[in-house]
Amino acid sequence: MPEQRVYRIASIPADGVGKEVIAAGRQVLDVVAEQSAVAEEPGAASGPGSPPGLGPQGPFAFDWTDFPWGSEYYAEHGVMMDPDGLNLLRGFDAIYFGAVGWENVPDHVSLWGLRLNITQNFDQWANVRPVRFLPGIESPLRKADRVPLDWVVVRENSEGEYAGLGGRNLSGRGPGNEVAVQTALFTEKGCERIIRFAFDLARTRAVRKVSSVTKSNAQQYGSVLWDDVFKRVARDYPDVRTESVLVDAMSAKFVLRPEDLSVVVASNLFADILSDLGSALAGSLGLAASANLNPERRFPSMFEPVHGSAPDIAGQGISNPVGAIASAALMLDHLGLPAAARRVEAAIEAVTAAGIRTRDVGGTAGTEEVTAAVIDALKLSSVPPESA
Ligand code: GGG
Repeated sequence: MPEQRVYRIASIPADGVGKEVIAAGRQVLDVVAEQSAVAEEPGAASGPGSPPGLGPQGPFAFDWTDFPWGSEYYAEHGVMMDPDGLNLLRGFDAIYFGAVGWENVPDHVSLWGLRLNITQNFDQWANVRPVRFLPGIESPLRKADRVPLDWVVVRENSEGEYAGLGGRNLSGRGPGNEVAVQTALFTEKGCERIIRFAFDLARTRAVRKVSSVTKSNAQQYGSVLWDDVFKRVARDYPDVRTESVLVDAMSAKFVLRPEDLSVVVASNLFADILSDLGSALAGSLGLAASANLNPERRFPSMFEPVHGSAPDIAGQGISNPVGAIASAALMLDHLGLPAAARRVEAAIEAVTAAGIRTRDVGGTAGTEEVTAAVIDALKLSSVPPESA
């Protein structure tokens, strides 16, 4: 029996529904880990009801550490996370994050104090946000019923409009005359690494195409630098089709021609907005997964649902856990457990196809019911052989 690998995961549910959906995702991950310990005879046929196979992955487990950071922590300590928090997180294999934002803390303070503090200091420069259309989930796009739709938004996650550069100035101007400057930062290196990431990702997909999104007619410096880098990098990927689209046109394309999309790469703000649009078109923000990656693995990467803390429904047990569970699947991929990741994704699909859905996607089930259904589906599923 191969030795069990133990992955050390930092859990930061943070605010609102983040607490509910991270609890759900952790249950699912622990079941997948438990199943990995049940060996299947090599070559044994597996089918519904058969025990999950080991595959070349071998047995694994998760060692969870909870961090109580977020807006409640802020109320007690005046900061969103422990001042030594980055050092505390540094040694983990991954971070599983919920959502940030609550009414007791201004949004820019909570976001910069926790989520952006981690993504920026751990150089998690690639934010991968798949847009997946799940069976049994109604899309507001009528064509979703007849055309296969599946694309991924790659968000530059370290600079751009969220570089945090700027300031406010009132001195000498008097009340009513304050000015504020918010500078977007585009570096050639920052553009190149995210654009190359997008091309490399496109090469792993059925449709090898990258759509680059800027606003270079109006933003003649940063966007034009991005466009120039995109054209240069594209020459290294002659097998990948390309297009450059203005962000306003791309938002229309998401609605009108989404079947033309495979990988969409954009700056921090544009991709933040477009990925929310994509999630809504797939049926709900509650479904969308995301990975904040430090591809060099110098720091832990962070996995979180795209949605925020949803104060309007927090604490009612009705939040959609699918985005968090799908983010857990992205984490499994990152940890080198792709067969387990595919099993989690298949379990999600089995549950949505069976009509077990939360209210945001037209169902009546609660968070726990959907989570239990995903776990049941996992327990019933066979394990696809790992392509090592
Ligand atoms: N789980 C994602 C989350 O908490 N999002 C809150 C938010 O406002 N994020 C802004 C961003 O993604 O930059």
